[in-house]
Amino acid sequence: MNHDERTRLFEDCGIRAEERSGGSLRVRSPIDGAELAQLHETPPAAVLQAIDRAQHAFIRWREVPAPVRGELVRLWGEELRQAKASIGRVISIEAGKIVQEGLGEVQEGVDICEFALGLSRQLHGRTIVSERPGHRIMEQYHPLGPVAVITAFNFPSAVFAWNAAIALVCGDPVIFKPSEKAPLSGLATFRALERAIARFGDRAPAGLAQIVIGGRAQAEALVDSPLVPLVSATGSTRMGREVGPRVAARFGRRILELGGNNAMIVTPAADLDMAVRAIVFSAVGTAGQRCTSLRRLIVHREVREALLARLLPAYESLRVGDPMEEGTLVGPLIDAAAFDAMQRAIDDAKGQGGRLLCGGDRVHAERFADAYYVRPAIAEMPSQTEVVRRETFAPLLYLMAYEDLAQAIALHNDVPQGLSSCIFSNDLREVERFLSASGSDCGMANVNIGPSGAEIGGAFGGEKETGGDRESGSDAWKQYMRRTTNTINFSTELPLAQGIRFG
Ligand code: UN1
Repeated sequence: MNHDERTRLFEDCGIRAEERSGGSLRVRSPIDGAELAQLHETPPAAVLQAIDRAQHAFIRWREVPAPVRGELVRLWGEELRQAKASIGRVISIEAGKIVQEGLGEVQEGVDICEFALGLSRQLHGRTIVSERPGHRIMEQYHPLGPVAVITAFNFPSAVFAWNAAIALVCGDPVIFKPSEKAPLSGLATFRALERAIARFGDRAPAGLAQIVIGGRAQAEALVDSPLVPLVSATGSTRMGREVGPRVAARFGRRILELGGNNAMIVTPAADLDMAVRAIVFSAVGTAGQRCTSLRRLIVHREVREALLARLLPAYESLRVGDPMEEGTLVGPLIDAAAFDAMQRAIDDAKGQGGRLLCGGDRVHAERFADAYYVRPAIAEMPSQTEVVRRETFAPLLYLMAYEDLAQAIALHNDVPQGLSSCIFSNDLREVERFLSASGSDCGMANVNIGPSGAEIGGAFGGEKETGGDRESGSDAWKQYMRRTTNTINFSTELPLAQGIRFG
């Protein structure tokens, strides 16, 4: 895409020329290193004003019936559907995703809007029997207040949609801070929401959805404000280690989606062809830059050779290059720092007794001097050494062999992160053991399917250093609301609970 085509695309997505120039936040494309925009950062004082506006919006929005709020996300879903191709392309240009993955990400936004629309009629509490005669107990879920959504570069559109669609039907205004590495995709997604709000009319209060542009200072203003009862933050474990305690110190709620170190166990009862396809998609898709990317392959000794005989040729045939070109499966890393981190991890792996089986080298450096393309790498490790236990956000897969399933599961769980996991096996006993209480310790555990590419209908998130929270589908909406327990006495007596007689 040349400069003019990019300009037209941004205009199509509602990102205006004046907001793309003259600011201090320089946005670059990982495809060729070209500068895409100079965005204006929101001054921290303006972030506080945005929070204030959101508080005012909350007072009105919480009174709008939930199914009416659902109508707004229905319109947002329509806008996203209509703009799918354009927003998908912005994601490709800015985050380096191949076209299919850029489109898939926008589809996640459409899907969560439809989910949230249905949810808007199902924000149910329970009715609970009382121990006292003539009494009834019930629960209600009420709107919580402004929700801050802080996202990462690798899912610059969908993660905002997961949070905002649910927050909005739950009665909460949203303030979005996209990653400073991919704010244009965030803006494009946000503009679709603004168009939906315009169509929804004056039932939407001013300040219902706001975006702030910037980095640490803007995030800190959101994290520290007592007027923001929920902070949903996606990013590194290092970031979460700071955000978590700061939100807790003011008794706020948080949803943290942090690092993953996702593994696949391949047993002798696996369908190896299927396993290979799943490995390739989940280890090299998005150039290994998903929090759900496959990073560790734990293979039974008996099938190690047969698996490698299929996997290595599959890796060899991968087309690495411009993500906008048809046939490309692996786009660029986000920046030089990501490339350096991958090289460091490969060196560390070698230093820790590992052997590089393929990949790891930079390609297309002559065509794109300021962009970082690498061949996906596999390193065979003698054991789960330090480098294997840390998350490197790149297409670097560690291979380890095991003898018996108990050992494989122990190895699987012996990392600080706990996001996603999977087993390839057609043996019922192996599968059920992996899914049991003493199996995978992750928030997501899959069978005969890779660890990445989760559907929006399930709760998404992980344990341990991944943060322990859930977002997206299932009952994750409950975190965006406050629960009240109501005890109603319709008798003429005033019996006390626990059989207490008083006076
Ligand atoms: C992320 O990488 O932050 O399950 C989110 C997946 C996607 C979402 C990933 N649906 O891979």
